[in-house]
Amino acid sequence: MRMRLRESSAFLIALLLLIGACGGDSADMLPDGETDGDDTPITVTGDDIGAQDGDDTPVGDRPVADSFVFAFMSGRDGNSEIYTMDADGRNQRNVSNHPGDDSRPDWSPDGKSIAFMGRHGDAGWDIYVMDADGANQRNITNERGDEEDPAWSPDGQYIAFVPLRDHNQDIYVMDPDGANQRNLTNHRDGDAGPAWSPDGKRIAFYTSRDDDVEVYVMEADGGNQRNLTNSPLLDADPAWSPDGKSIAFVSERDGHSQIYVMDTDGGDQRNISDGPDAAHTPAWSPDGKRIAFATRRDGDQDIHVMDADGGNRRNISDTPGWNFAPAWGSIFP
Ligand SMILES: [Ca+2]
Ligand SMILES: [Ca+2]
Ligand SMILES: [Ca+2]
Ligand SMILES: [Ca+2]
Repeated sequence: MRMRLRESSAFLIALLLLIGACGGDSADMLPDGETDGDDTPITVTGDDIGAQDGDDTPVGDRPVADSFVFAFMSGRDGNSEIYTMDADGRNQRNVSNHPGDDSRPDWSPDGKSIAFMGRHGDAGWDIYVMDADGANQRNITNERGDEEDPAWSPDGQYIAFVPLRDHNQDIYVMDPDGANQRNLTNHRDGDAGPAWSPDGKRIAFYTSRDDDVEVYVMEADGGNQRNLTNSPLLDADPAWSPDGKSIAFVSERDGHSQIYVMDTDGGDQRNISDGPDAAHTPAWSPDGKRIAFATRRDGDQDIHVMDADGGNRRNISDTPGWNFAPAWGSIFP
């Protein structure tokens, strides 16, 4: 049976709601499940599928970060907020600070800005950009319907995101001010969770187009879309390693959500979280040595960090109330 992503991701959302319920938080902080059965494909013009100019600067020639910092979402204040904290968990602060829902942060490559999805008014979820301290918040989509899952390109020139339009989710890109939106996946089934390769030339995402949820990869212009995980049950939430050689993702093939790592061609898929509690939303440290994720391992949903081989796990956020969706940013000299 062909499955739309919003139906399959309802399982992810159900898990999230369970997490929220366990933390004593409101269920309506999280994206709505879309249950409309209309599979009408969207129509785009050729102009919508433009090629991107990549940043050809080799990764090794880019500035080296002084230190790392986290953004994540937290429900500790009674509505979901974007928090930041130092890499060791100190200095946790609410930076979105809005009574509406705020979720899924991603850092600009220069460490100066955070993109996130917010539901502040009557236009559903929108993509927002703010300074790293929460100042200067602006809604860059501001249109009816839901725009979700922002992901900044490594050269800072684009933000990938996922609008729900005509009952279909696709991976889009736009300029950081919201201009020049174009559809990259252009497929009738659900597509979400974009993650850029470090050279900006490819985008991994997850999709329901093969009857269950799989991690796919495509060129940054939408070309050559192909299945990497090719496994029964859900595979989702890809995150590219900074050396470009591996992709972390979540898989439910072992009965509950765990963090897996694979080669970028889908080879050598292995469970690295390998624990009794569900693990979600992997994110690599900018130096590639560690992976952060969200788990309820200590009885409360928190941001944990482990070495990239799964060793040396520790709870970083370690606060009451749930904490989720870590994004690792760089602080430059
Ligand atoms: Ca909020
Ligand atoms: Ca919207
Ligand atoms: Ca689609
Ligand atoms: Ca699968």
